[in-house]
Amino acid sequence: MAAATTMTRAGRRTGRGWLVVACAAVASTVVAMAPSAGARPSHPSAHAGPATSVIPKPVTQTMRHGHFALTPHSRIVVNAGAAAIGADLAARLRPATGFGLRVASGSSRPGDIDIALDRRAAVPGDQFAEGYRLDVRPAGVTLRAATPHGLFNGVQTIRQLLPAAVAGATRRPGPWTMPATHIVDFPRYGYRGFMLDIARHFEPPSAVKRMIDEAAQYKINTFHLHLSDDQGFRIVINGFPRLTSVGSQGSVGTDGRTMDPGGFWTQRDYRSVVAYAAKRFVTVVPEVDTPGHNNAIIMSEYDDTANPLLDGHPQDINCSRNNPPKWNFTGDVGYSALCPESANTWTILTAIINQLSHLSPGPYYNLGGDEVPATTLSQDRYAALVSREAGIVAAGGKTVMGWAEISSPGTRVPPGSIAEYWNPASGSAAGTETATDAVAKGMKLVMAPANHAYLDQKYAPHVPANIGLTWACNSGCDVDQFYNWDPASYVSGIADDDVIGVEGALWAETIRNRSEAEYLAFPRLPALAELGWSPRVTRTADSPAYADFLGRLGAQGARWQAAGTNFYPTPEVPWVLTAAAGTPRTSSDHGTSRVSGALATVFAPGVAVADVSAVVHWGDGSTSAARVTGAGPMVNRVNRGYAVRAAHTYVGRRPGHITVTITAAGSAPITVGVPLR
Ligand code: TNX
Repeated sequence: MAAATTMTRAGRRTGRGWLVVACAAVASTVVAMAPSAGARPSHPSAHAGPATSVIPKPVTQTMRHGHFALTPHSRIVVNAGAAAIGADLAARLRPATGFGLRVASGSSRPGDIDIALDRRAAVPGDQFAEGYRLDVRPAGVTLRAATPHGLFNGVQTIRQLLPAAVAGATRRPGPWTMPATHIVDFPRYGYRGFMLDIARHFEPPSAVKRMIDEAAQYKINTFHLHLSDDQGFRIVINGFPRLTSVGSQGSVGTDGRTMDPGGFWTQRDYRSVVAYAAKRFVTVVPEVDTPGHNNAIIMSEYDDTANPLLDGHPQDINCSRNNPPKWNFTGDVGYSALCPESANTWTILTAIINQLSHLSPGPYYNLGGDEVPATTLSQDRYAALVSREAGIVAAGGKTVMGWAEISSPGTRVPPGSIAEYWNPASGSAAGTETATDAVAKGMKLVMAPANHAYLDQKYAPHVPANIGLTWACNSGCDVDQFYNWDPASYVSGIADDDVIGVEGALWAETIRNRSEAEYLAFPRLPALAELGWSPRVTRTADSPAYADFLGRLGAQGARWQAAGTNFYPTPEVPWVLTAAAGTPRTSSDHGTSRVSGALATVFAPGVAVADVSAVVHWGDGSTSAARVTGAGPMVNRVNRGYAVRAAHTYVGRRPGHITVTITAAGSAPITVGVPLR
């Protein structure tokens, strides 16, 4: 590791110490493997390496002999408590398999997936009631859990045990097999979070839902929604129409980037996201950042003199460096603040807190609290504001959550409040006191140190191009950096039970669309998901745990390609070359028969189409080269699955199936069988 360098976020230092961040200049330890170098044959009976690629790694997993195969006759058999989960699984598996997968009650038959809520299935040691027991045998699959959330988690494991192509919308012949295995599983932490900033760059509910779905597959159970910042306020608050009519109309870069004009959600939109997340056992945590990061609120309400809820002089909310306030659509921080002495501040904040609390069934309300330099608001006034706001949050029935600065001197927050630690400082370095002070105040911690958990940071000095910040990762933060740390021992003096979990934070100053957001989130978010779920082990660049994780991560690329999820095909990961059979056309005419069209799809993350080739063994003694076509990789966009096409005419009877051998740069060849109808 290179010598530690000290960097500052946005190049400023303040009394509260948030900008003084020691950043270890961690070289992304590039594991000596070319992209796809660790690729394994796609057929489960012929593999070397990890038998299954489940992320997060289950607590216990035993491999058994043989496979289970889903067939057109398979049913999802459920008891009363599992009906919704079973229906959801069936809906997930129908598009790619084309099977009916009837959801039925009663007793299961061979070939079925049997899912039951069963109090007796509770897993010892499962403090958070999220555990499950999964049995995959050649004769059938049995999933049991004591809670619906446990069943949901087990279903995510089932999905990952099936071939990658099951994640796609294209109907394929399969075979849809799962290796026989026994899993007993439950999480290490109860809070496994993903944060998205829709303030710096707006995304509509549809895109956010999709990202929640992508995260939930890795058993992420908390979605922290950063709804407001200097550049935009993103949700309707009744009584304060200017918060959206004025406050939502920009984004970072709006001045020069007319492509990103901002936007907002209605409360109905928000409810629909909450409901969508709840179906995936994901709790939404709303955040309206205060007292800093507040220019959008101040710009909206400063001139709201006719609002009957305010006193006619709302200018007194403004404690920013600029008076009157002015828009700033750069990524600047630290210049804006709400005044704690203004009654109007409290009228506005109370409305926001109460309405968002009412709309959010989860236990938390996040009041922000980060990055207010003492030169903008003194520590006393910062503490006064946070303390009073914490009281309003608590009176509304929510647990207070905020960035770790809310533990700073003078604040009073209810014990059990949550501080999210984001400083990259570790050990007992300057800056870590926000974590130790929080614990001293009876708070719990969510760990999101920027150099291990900030999904907006670049992977490598110039990767991705054009997007991603570097302040916490001046030599890049690739998968190794996200995986190789321990939330419980990151800051000295913190115990494991002071920590309730981890979170990956996707700030959006540089992001323009969902594709770019996904490129930054994957494959790093699954690393954090595993830290949050799987048992504590030694995780370092040369640890067995990391090598094992990379192998499992390598298998996810094909799933993301099949699903159309963008990701960065980092060279740190041995991406697994995978092929899925297609459904070529067949026709017969006067004793000859012809096969043509798409024989298979190849998933080769990061490999250019020119570096993939395929040979077809037609089953009549002849072979021929196939055409491999498809898009990418492109800038900040992973390649798609490649289509393998060829045509052949048989004289006489054609065989029941053909085989295609695929070769990609850096991988051993793989073979896929393609049935002919
Ligand atoms: C710090 S960490 C911020 C955000 C920025 C982010 C960029 C924290 C609580 N505040 O306002 O978007 O860095 O990486």
